Amino acid sequence: MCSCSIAGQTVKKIKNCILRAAQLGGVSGILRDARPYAGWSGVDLTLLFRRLDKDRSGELEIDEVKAALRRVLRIPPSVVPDYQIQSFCAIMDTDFSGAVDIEELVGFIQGEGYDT
Ligand SMILES: [Ca+2]
Repeated sequence: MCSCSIAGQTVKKIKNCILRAAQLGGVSGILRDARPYAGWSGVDLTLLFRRLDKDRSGELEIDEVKAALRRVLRIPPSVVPDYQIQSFCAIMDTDFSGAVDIEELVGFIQGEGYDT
C-alpha cells in the first residue's frame, strides 16, 4: 500500500456524503421523467451528477470531483487531503479513463467492495 492511498473508512464516509447529497437533490427532482437510476433506493444520482459535471462533458474530471467534495459535500482537507482525491477518483474510475462517468458513480455507490 503506498502512502498516497486512501483509507476504506474515508471512502465509506465520502460515499455516505454522496448518498445524502443525492437524497436531498432527489426531493426537488421527484417529478422528472427520465431518471434511469431513480429506482434504486429512491436516490437520484443522475441529478447530483449533472450538478457536479460543471462543464457538461458527461464525466467528472478530478477537478470536478475535488470541487464536489469541498463545495457540495463539504468534506474538508482534514478528512480528505488534496493528494488523496486522485486515489479516490481512481477507485471510482473503473475503466481508467481518467474521469468518472455516471455508470461509474452509480457502481461506486452501489458497490460494497473496494480495495483499501
Ligand atoms: Ca466534466
